[in-house]
Amino acid sequence: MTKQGTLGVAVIGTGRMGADHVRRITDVTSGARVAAVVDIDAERANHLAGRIDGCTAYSDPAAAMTAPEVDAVLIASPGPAHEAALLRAFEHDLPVLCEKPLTPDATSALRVMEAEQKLGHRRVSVGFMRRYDAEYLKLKALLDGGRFGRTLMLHCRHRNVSTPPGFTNQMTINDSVVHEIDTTRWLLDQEITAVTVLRPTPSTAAPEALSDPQLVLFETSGGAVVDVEIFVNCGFGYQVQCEAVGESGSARIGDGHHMVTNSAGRWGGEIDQDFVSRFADAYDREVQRWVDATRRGETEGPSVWDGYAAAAVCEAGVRAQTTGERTATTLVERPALYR
Ligand code: ISE
Repeated sequence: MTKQGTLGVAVIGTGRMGADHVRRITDVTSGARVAAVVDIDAERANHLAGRIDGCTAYSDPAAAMTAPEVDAVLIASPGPAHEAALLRAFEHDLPVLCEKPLTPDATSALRVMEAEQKLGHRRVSVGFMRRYDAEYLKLKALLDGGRFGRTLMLHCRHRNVSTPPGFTNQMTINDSVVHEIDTTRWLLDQEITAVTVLRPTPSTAAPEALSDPQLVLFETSGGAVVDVEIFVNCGFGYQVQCEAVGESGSARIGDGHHMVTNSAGRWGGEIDQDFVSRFADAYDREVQRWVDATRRGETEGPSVWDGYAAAAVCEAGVRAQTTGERTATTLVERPALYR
């Protein structure tokens, strides 16, 4: 860290999310600067680094992590590259903010969890950004306050305008529903014990071989039931909604009524078109909270356990999707470090 305590961050992966985090740390976040950018595409990394004072471009994450000006790491590379970067960061005991998914499957997530336990302290926050969204935070506070009694059900809707080429059925679970897996565990403070996936006749707008929409059901350790409509080619907008039904009241977030216009005998508003704009504030809050905690020498936010549990539920979800059967999840015992 500089004398002023500014955190030097290495951003690994400069694709859409990585580049957005570089912009955020440079223009929005206080107490941090981008000291290094890493990408296997050296031209892209050089181009980005050239626009930031004191920032060096690397093509190897390991090299960036040994640079003296690097105090912490933000991993935004594709999921399959996360494990190697995390293990390398542990070797240098560097704090990490790791974009979701922690790793693409439960077995590799377990390896990361074992390595962090060997370190003896938490070093990783997983970037499940919805936990930093103002509306989700309000809902969490309401449910924790117990005003509506026990939460019986969650009704969730997760809609994307369209999918990039190559988006598969498995990705609807691993990339998209993984957010509802995390928010369910977090909002209810319970584990997900079983997953069922129903696949209605696909929309005519669904790309070849993609089941779209799907209805995903979770059962939880406390006896709640959660339904998730996942519709990734809805065509009209990006919508993430959640209604919690308690014993004596319900609460809904995500209606997205930013501004309502009235004109020519009609009222209306705008629908966000993607997660970068819908969750911009959440990403800002997530990165600021990570920087603040790191500068205090602390680690907070979603843990490696949360990343592992999400990966394990995703595996059950993909199995349920393929077999059409209700599929129970299996989790290892929660290690003491994450209790
Ligand atoms: C994407 O990877 C995300 O994380 C978005 O939040 C989600 O809405 C989208 O479906 C995913 O593909």
